Amino acid sequence: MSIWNPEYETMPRHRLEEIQLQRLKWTLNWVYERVDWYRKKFDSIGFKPSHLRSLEDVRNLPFTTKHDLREGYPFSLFAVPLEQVVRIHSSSGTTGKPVVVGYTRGDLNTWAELVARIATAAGVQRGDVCQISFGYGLFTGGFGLHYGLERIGATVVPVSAGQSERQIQIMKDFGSTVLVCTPSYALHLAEVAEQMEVSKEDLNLRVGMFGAEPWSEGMRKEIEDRLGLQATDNYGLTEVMGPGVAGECRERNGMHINEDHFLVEVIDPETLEPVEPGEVGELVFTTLTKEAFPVIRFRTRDLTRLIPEPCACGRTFMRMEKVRGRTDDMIIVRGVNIFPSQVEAALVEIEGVEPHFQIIVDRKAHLDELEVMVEMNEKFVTDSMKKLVQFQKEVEAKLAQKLGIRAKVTLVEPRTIERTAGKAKRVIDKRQL
Ligand code: DLL
Repeated sequence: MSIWNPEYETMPRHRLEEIQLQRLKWTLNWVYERVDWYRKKFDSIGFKPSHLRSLEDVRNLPFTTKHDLREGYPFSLFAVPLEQVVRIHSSSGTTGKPVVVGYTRGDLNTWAELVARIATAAGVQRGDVCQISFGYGLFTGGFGLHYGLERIGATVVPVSAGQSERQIQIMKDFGSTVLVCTPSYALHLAEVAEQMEVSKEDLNLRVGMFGAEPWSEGMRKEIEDRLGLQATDNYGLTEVMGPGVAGECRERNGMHINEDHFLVEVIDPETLEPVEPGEVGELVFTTLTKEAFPVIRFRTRDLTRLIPEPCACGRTFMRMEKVRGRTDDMIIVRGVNIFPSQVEAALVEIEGVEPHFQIIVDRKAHLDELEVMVEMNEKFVTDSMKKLVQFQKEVEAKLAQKLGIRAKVTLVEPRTIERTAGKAKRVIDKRQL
């Protein structure tokens, strides 16, 4: 099985740690000199980059959260002037302000390299026809995979997401061998193909590179059976880079983290202390080479464990297991990250509804559906069907504007949504992954 960059990907661990330490020192100096926010944070605990002696010393540094990054909206956490930023992406669906991230030309070069690694690990090669059905835009999925696959020399078909029948037509006519999208969209495409009476034998698919949302081994098997390909998982996040942070090799037993570019820690989300090796906890990343948007100890909120044992593929980078949950209430619907607080923020701005709501996520025909049950205000309850429908449409429009995706709104009578003394149960996730 081929390895894109054997020099780094199979490097002995002690050598890797030397490189990590050297790059960590560089990064700390870089942010200390260039980003006010980091300098103030370091100063507040009396930390100077020169204090760092070992990789473990990173634990003396403060964490960075999504909230912190949002506060920097749009560019104040950039470590280079805008004229050196050649690309901007942004995280989807956050309350109010999104996290905006920038890339220098060097960052884009690294990004393509890291995606080339995970694509090679998944089994993609020059000569493959790669249909990218991730959205192109501020979301990192489309462009991120695009340049990495081009780097390999594969043939890239940048279809972007949506228009499923057209996707199948292209897949068939172009003989796509690699499908790149979210796992739920892959399953949906399988179903559309069946409706169009296109069988997996009519298609030429070989490899699937799926990511950006949680999925199970059961789902993997179903996608493989229905599309006739080998499905691989890959992980990443906007704040750290986008796709290319980690990806599965053909062993398909955990995703290798590109550790020469990202320092990974796993912490107990309550005590914030490191967990024992191999235990489940929250992933925390520090970038080691990023120029425009470095992050120090970024708390991902993603829960998983690292697999300390060496992998049969020969790569020495640590593997992470599939993400098994989050420590916050973020849900991912059709690839868009949504927080219940965004729904609340939209509802409080609408006269006539109460901020009592429940979000129901379901999966029909393998596509996520979002429904928001909203309580009406007593004074607005009316017997006029026409008024109700119009009102419902208004609420839907407002929510779509805030969330970035469409949700079906169901208006319910005052005081019908269950009240609890403790945490409100805002989300009912009926998806069986
Ligand atoms: O989803 C980047 C990406 C694009 C990764 C394409 C892979 C492929 P965000 O939109 O910022 O970035 O969302 C990041 O999505 O913190 C996880 O909760 C979740 N996530 C990403 N990949 C996986 C995965 C992109 N393979 C958030 N399994 C992360 C489970 C994933 N969850």
